[in-house]
Amino acid sequence: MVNRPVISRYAGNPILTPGDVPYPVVTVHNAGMVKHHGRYMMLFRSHRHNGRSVIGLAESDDGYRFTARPEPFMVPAADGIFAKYEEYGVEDPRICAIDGTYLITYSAYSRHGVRVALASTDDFEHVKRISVITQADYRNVVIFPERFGGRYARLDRPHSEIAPWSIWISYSPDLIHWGDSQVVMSREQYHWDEMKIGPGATPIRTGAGWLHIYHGVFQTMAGAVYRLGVALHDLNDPAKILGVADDWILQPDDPWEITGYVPNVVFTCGAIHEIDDTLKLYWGGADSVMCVGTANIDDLVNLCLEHPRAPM
Ligand code: BMA
Repeated sequence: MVNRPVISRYAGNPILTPGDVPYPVVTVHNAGMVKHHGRYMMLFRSHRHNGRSVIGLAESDDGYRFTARPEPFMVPAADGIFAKYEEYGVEDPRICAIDGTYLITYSAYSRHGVRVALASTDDFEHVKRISVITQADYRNVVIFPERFGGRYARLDRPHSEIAPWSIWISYSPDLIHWGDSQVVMSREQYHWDEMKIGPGATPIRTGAGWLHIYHGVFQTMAGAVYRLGVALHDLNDPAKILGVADDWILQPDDPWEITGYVPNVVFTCGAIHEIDDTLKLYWGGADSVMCVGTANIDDLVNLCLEHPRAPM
């Protein structure tokens, strides 16, 4: 068992705030992360003053001190199919490095609901929209950074009244057409994630399996609390879950996680696996600021295997 906090918060949190962004924004949160030529690239979400979101880019040499670019990286598309589905904003990007490119999945909001769209970049200068890859009422698509039997795999989170907020897997030969879907994780009653669960950071390959840090929500009399948990998926068959840690690994504790645009939220869209087998985990605090912490990969794996909850 791990006795110390499994995630060590960086003493300099929060690492990116609205005041660090050169254009007017109210929030900075829920950032996708990747290392590009040794530099930490952070694609973060910001609410503008009209309540709709855009995606910005901040860069860092050490993973802690970030500089935001002068202009947003992605704003709602102006024409075509993407304009129709991004009218209300683009949100919560995740980045997957695969086949020498970076795939970006993000929520596209419109009067037709929330869907997930796919874009790509090779250099973080130009971005190309590829396809809208879910129907409405889906969020949180994370693509695995490897193929399985030649097919891409993703985790996502559909939602409907009779199938509320659970984590599913599906596969694709070409990133556009997805199928073979099955549910892999569901909420647990009277548990910290009893209201909702959804994919978080892009899964990380470890010797023991794919580590997936996800979010879970508990409804209280004072509103919802967003926490983070961890699951381990089989390396060759990611539909198979080897263990889900029973306890959360992070909950809102710092003042900027407890109070903000949406109180009591820690929400991740990205983590970086360092060569010394530590993880830098990035999360949005209270939908307002970006934070970082570190963890040992082995501790997270052990939590899944040694202190799991009952299977779904
Ligand atoms: C979810 C999403 C996230 C957000 C969270 C807490 O439904 O909108 O982007 O961080 O709520 O407000």
